[in-house]
Order: sequence, then C-alpha cells, then structure tokens
Amino acid sequence: MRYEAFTDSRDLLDEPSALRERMQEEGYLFISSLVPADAAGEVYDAIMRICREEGWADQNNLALGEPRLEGHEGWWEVYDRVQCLEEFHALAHHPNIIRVIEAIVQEPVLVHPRNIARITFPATTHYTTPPHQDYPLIQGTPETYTVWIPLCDCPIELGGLAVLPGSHRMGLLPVHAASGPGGLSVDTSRWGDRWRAQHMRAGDALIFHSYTVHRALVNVSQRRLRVSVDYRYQGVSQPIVEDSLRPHYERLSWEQVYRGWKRKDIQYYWQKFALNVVPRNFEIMRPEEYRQP
Ligand SMILES: O=C(O)CCC(=O)C(=O)O
Repeated sequence: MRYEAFTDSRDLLDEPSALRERMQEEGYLFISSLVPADAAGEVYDAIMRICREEGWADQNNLALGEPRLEGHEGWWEVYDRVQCLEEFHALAHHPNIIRVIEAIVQEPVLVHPRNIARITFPATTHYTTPPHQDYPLIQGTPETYTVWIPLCDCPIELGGLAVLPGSHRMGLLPVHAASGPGGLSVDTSRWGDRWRAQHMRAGDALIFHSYTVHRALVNVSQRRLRVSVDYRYQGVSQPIVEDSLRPHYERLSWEQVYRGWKRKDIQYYWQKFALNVVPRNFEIMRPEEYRQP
C-alpha cells in the first residue's frame, strides 16, 4: 500500500500559534529532526546493548530467535532493563519537545513519567498495534499529546506509525477488543485510504492528540527490530490519572528504576506540582462486544 506523506511542520517551529492551529486542524504534527539524531541514537544504542546481552539481537543488531511479543513471556528480561535506562527517560524531557508541547497547551508542560519503549520484531503481523485512540488508555485529559519517535531510521517496511489526519474531530469512538499493544481498536472502515505514513528518521517526531486515530504498520523486514518511544505530555493544570505517574507495566518501583542515575532533576519531578489526580474510568475501555445490551 502507498501512503501520502505527513505534512512537515518543521517550518513552524518559531510560530507557536501556527503549530497550535495545525494541531487543532489536523490532530497531528510531524516534525522532522525534532530531536538530534545523535540523542535518539544514544537511546537506541543503550536499548540494543540490552537486546544483544539478552540474546534478542546479534552483533549487527539483527533479530535472533523467535519474535518476542510485548507483554508476553520472554518480554520482561529486556523491557525491565530498558525501563531503568536513564537516557530513555531523559529524552522525554528534551527542550525541543517541551517547546512544541508548550505551544500547543499554552501553559507549563507536564511530562508524563510513564514512558514507553517499543521493540517490534519482524513476523509479528498478528500483534501489530491496531488502529486506536490513546484517550481510553491514558485518560486524564483529552488534551494529552503523544510524541512518537523512532530511535533508528524507520522506513515503512520496518513498521512505522500511521495516522488519520482530522480523526480527532470525531471525538471519542467506541472500542473493540484487538490483538497488539493496547489491546483495543476502533473501526476505521469509513476512512478508506486516508492513512498517512512515511519513512521516518531517527529523531523525527510524530505528535498527536489523544483522540487522533493511529496504528502501527507491519514490520516486514527480514530481521530488523523497530525501536521507538512513546512519550506523553499535557498542561500541568489538567487532570491526570494516577497510573500515568507510575512506571509502564508497574513491574518496578521508581526507586528501582532510578537506581544509579546521575540526573536528579528528572526523578520524581511531578511531585512538585499540585496535580489534579483523577480516577481511571474503566467503562470507556470496555469493548463494545462485552457491554450489556
Ligand atoms: O509503536 C507502536 O506500535 C504503538 C505506538 C502507539 O500506539 C502510541 O504511541 O500510542
């Protein structure tokens, strides 16, 4: 399938109101080289070192063995170690990202501490992230923005991310049970071929509203791992659910994650804000097919 490319908003970086308007209109911003490729590469190298040590990749960073699936047996030996990487969490605080989010939310930015790394093996078509909106998974405020950054160059064949421009204007959609990270999907049949996707380079960023429908493309490479991060942001005055303040998958405590870190300013930083912490609504995560008539 061929995809129309994203609109690159790099030329708007010095025009906060134009960035905000484009986000309001399109529901996403693609910004090439938002963070330096070296900064993304440093996180990639740290993750790949763990993958090699745990037998997921060979010396050329090519996948070894059976595909490992996020959240399944055999996943945690790498993922728990990735969650402890200081450079992985530090990249979420990169000033170039904060500046863009500040332009969108027009107030001081809260960086969610719950950062996510994705390591996608080839031959995992059945477990590719399905079309979904982030809101049911993140909640708090709809004005939450995900920043998706590939840590290595990511041609379409490596399974990048695709978005449906303007889909955020449909509001919150009913969810269905699905296979893949997040486990929820929305019906996109009426959107036809309006998906946009393109070759992304390490450090390019795709930023989208929590109602914007997006999905991953299948990694059809022979042996390459797609390695990317999902970081989340919102205005500091907006509501947030408590679990967004805990490590992804909640297998480790922050104390365990932070062991041996050099930087103190990116540890427990959210505790200095008087946050509006709200409960999670499990009802909007319940698939339509499981609802009572
Ligand atoms: O990278 C992926 O496969 C999923 C990313 C995603 O859906 C997200 O950032 O919300």
